[in-house]
Amino acid sequence: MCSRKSIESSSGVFDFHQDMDACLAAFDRNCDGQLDYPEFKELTKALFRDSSGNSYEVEETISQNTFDIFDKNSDGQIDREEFSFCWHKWIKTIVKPMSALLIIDVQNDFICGTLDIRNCSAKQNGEDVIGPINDLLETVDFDAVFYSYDWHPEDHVSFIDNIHLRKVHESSPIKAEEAKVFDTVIFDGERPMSQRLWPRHCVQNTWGSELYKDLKVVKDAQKIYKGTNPEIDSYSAFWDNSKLTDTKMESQLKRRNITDVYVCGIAYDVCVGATALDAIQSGFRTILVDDCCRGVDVSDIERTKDNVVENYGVVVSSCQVADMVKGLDRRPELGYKLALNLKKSSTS
Ligand code: VGL
Ligand code: ZN
Repeated sequence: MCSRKSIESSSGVFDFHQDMDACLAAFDRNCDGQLDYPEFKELTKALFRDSSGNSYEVEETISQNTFDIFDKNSDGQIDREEFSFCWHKWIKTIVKPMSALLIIDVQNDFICGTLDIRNCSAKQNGEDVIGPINDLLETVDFDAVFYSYDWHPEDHVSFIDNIHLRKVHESSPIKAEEAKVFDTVIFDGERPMSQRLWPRHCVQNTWGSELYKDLKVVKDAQKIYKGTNPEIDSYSAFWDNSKLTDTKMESQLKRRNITDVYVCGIAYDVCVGATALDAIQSGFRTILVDDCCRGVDVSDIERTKDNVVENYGVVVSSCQVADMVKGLDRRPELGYKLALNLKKSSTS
């Protein structure tokens, strides 16, 4: 049964498009029908590599934790049944992910309208995302593409000129009379609610809320509208800021069997970041496409990236996306995140 075909002899490259038993046999050096830890490590070396075939470094504790997740009976071996789970739920997704591009709030008001981010502290230009996002749409074969719209009613809680429509809570460090744009106040209500104040922007069915004219809109795209409740802001394209109502993004992604979510758009440190973190929370392998994002504040942008990386998401440049979508560039962080998700869902 055991082919004894060492992976070195095939120049370190195992073709994961073969079947499960071929994979098990290829890494089962001692031919006992199961994988011990050193054998599993060889498998992960072949699995996690870039499109040139170079293996990514994987920390020892991460390798060990991953092995332990698949060695369900903790006998130090991944037997054939355990390997079957590992193959179908983990390796297959890593080798053949289902990928969606989420294009967040690429709307007139953020690029050249009332909340033009060129006027914010980072002094970035939202128009700079158009070229790289259009390139992605033209060159990468995503399984789904979503466009989100910040889509506010006239009386929205985030508009500074609406501040007198609601009561500011006594605990608010900034009082209604002194509040300026970009300040954060606490509004009164059933539960006091922190709210950053923005210029009036992205009002439903106005020019400001239209997608920027040069952004390519692919056919079969899904559109997600958020921030429609006058009382609750919604930075993430998954949930409002109080996590009371979801936009149906998660169910639409899951219906399409999406495993990997690429997030880009405006503003990096506000709606893009919130969307990426919710994507991670919802169990998607999450990738921020750095050069396809522009934001409000430089240190908030750095914090956003750090936060994604700390949660086993990755930050990449748009030129790396095509190979990742094709399953040729396979990141260990995303693999580890998937293993952790599998562990969570099998113990809950
Ligand atoms: C956004 C501020 C207010 C965004 C939306 O799309 O990032 N920023 N509303
Ligand atoms: Zn908004």
